[in-house]
Amino acid sequence: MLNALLQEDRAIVSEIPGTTRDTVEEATTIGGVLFRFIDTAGIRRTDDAIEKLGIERSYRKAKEAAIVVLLGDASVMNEQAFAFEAAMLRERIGDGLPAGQAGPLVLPVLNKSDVAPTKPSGTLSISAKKGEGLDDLKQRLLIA
Ligand SMILES: Nc1nc2c(ncn2[C@@H]2O[C@H](COP(=O)(O)OP(=O)(O)OP(=O)(O)O)[C@@H](O)[C@H]2O)c(=O)[nH]1
Ligand SMILES: [Mg+2]
Repeated sequence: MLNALLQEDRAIVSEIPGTTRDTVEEATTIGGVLFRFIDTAGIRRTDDAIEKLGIERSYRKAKEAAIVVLLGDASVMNEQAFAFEAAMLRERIGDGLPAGQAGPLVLPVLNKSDVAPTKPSGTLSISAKKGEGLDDLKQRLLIA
């Protein structure tokens, strides 16, 4: 998604889960507004010590962010289960904030619409590969 938004081959993409460990930061302008995107390690269970450090960084950066785009894989993920994951993430990164203070906006986005069996009904849907849905995503980021 980062690469698609930047229209640049910036972050390493591979079929091997756990590819991103260090964060990859890049700024770009959307509709005249400057956004600083930070791509982080995907959140999953792993025994790899270095990947675990990357995932800790994901949570740290998420807590500091204005908007957290939670990317899911629509080819394997059910929309309701994904909404639940987004709620869990909201709870986790909002944990420990002073009462009344809202955490970052967590925006669930289902990727790989090009190979998804069904179209999500209430979740933003993109294909980073084909460039589909990116305009809707940009609009959503702008009003956030
Ligand atoms: N069909 C399809 N494949 C995609 C799309 N976006 C990414 N992929 C593929 O999904 C795999 C994982 O992509 P990455 O961008 O490395 O995924 P990631 O979420 O950054 O994964 P980690 O860095 O390992 O956490 C690669 O094989 C990509 O080519 C998409 O929109 N459609
Ligand atoms: Mg990655």
